[in-house]
Amino acid sequence: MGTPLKTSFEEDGFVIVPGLITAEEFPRLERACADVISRTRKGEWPYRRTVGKQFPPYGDGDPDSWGVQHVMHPDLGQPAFSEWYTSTALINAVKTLLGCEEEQLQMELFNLLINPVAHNFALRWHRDDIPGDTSEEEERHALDAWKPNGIQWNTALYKDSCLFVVPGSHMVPRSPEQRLHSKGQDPPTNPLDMPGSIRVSLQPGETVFYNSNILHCAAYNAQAPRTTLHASMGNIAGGSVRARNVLQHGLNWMKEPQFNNGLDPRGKAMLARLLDLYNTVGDAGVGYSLSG
Ligand SMILES: O=C(O)CCC(=O)C(=O)O
Ligand SMILES: [Fe+2]
Repeated sequence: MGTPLKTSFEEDGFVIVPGLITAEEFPRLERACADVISRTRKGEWPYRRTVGKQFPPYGDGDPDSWGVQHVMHPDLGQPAFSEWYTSTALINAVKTLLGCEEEQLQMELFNLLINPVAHNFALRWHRDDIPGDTSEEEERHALDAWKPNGIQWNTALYKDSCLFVVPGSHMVPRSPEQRLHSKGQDPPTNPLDMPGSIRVSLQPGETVFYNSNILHCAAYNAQAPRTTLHASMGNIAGGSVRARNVLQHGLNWMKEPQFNNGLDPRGKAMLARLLDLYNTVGDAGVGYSLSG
């Protein structure tokens, strides 16, 4: 894998890569997903994304869920997730796209995106890190200030056509019409009404890596099974601010020895980089690092 992939990721804000799950890993991940999805749907796993809520806190209302959070959590007892997260094919793809060395990679989040079973649900058009009501000037400033210190991805175990993106939108403020389609709280009736939008369709085993600033939305159909691995990884160049953003929402379990003990040497090193950065600033950093 070389430069064309990175160029396309940088220019379009997303890129599709096949083949990051080996033939041995696939059935193990399938079994691990089936187990944690079933526990979540039965209401036995509290860390989940609930229908009706786009962003955290997700609350514990209706157990119908569109996501399972923290799949590497030791309480789920499914090592297949951390083993795949630290697998060579995946690490090599991330290194290529971030343009960094393995010694710079830090462990971040690993969740699952699943179909709700009782309700269709949709996310409105958004950028993950810039609110929809941001002024054009602030939006331009935030987009210009963004540094490629992290990457997120969706890897589909089964065919997945839930995600929509506007290619190239991670670098430019929204046009007045795009702004109209991404302002309110309501999901779109038809995502393709957004100017410039396309649907991202993944075949089993394909991964879409995307920039968190790309304009995107998603539509979930209760009748179409979805089991999609959803994770992020960072470059330590993102410093303690990025590390703290990862760890600020109920991720204390990542700091416990039990989690570290279950990781392979590569995983332990990636976790140590995250925790070292998190701890670097100490209390002195809290005032500014969490303000953004
Ligand atoms: O369901 C998806 O593919 C996208 C999810 C998403 O946009 C988000 O979690 O912010
Ligand atoms: Fe998003």
